[in-house]
Amino acid sequence: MTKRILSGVQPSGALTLGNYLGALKNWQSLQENHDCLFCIVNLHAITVPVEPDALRKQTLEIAATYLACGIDPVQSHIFVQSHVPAHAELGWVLGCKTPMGWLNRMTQFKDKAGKHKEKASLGLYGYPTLQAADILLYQADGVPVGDDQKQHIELTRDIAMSVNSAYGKDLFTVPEPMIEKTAARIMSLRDGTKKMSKSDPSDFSRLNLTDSADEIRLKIKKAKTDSGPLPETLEGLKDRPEAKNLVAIFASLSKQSEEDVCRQYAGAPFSVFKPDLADLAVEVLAPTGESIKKYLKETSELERHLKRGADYANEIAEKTLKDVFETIGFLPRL
Ligand code: AQP
Repeated sequence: MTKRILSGVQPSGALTLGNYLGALKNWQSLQENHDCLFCIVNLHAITVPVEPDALRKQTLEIAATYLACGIDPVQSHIFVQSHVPAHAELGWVLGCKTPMGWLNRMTQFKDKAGKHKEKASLGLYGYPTLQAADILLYQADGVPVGDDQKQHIELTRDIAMSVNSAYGKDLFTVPEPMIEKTAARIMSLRDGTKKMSKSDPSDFSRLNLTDSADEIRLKIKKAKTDSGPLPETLEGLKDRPEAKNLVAIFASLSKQSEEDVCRQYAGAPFSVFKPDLADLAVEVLAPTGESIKKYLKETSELERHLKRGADYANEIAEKTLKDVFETIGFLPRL
């Protein structure tokens, strides 16, 4: 039987190189032999403050980005999370089945809430249970994500197993995380210990898929490094987070191993490595940026794909939700 895959991105800004290398780059090849659902998770995007106009614009931008990154909207299904009401409904049920102790361990909440935990929304705290609903609704076998989401997928597995066991029934497929080894976590260009994020206040911390060639070159030129040359082996990148990150980006963009990149640039200063990295990034990202602009000019076409995707998603999601409601004791809808 064809395995099903579910993944998504928040419309919280233009997608970054981190989102691309950690997640989207892999989606394109997976769609060849999987039943793929790719969601634009706008319910998750409102867990932090966002302007309504920006949210609308970013939602369409993500849809255009999916297509520009090679997602075939006929072979795969792209849809907006709020167009499938079952996400919020199952999200509530799973929130009631998840102990707070499990949620308290989630590092993303700690990172995002920072020092102002009391001001963070309940939605941000419950984000992982909604994410579990996103996945479990579709009985997904696999979830292709970056390394930063590994903890949330493990929680999803724990929730699925505990609900299945509580009701003595395989209500949910227990999904597997699918995390690429190279570039599983791309770090900020300003701080090699911090993840590259679309919501980072500094635009110089990231490469956006919509950046122009000039912007890409400037950001790589200004990327933080140390004063040493590139080492011969990976061992030499230990305790050099910024250098390690740039090597990982080069490796992933050029489809080589990090070892090969070190061998190629052994002893070279960053003044030699950075321009080559910039050329490579422009070669890969600039056409994607152009393609996003082109798709954004055809809004009705994008909406047509989103409607088709939502129709398909609703059909599967409603079936799971009905089964869950019956099992937990809700009366059938009259
Ligand atoms: N830096 C990263 N390296 C590798 N993969 C990454 N992903 C995100 N950042 C990196 C992967 O991208 C997918 C979509 O992520 P998301 O939008 O749902 O949320 P996120 O993980 O919180 O990503 P951001 O960019 O950091 O968004 P904001 O700033 O809004 O929180 C996921 O598969 C993720 O693993």
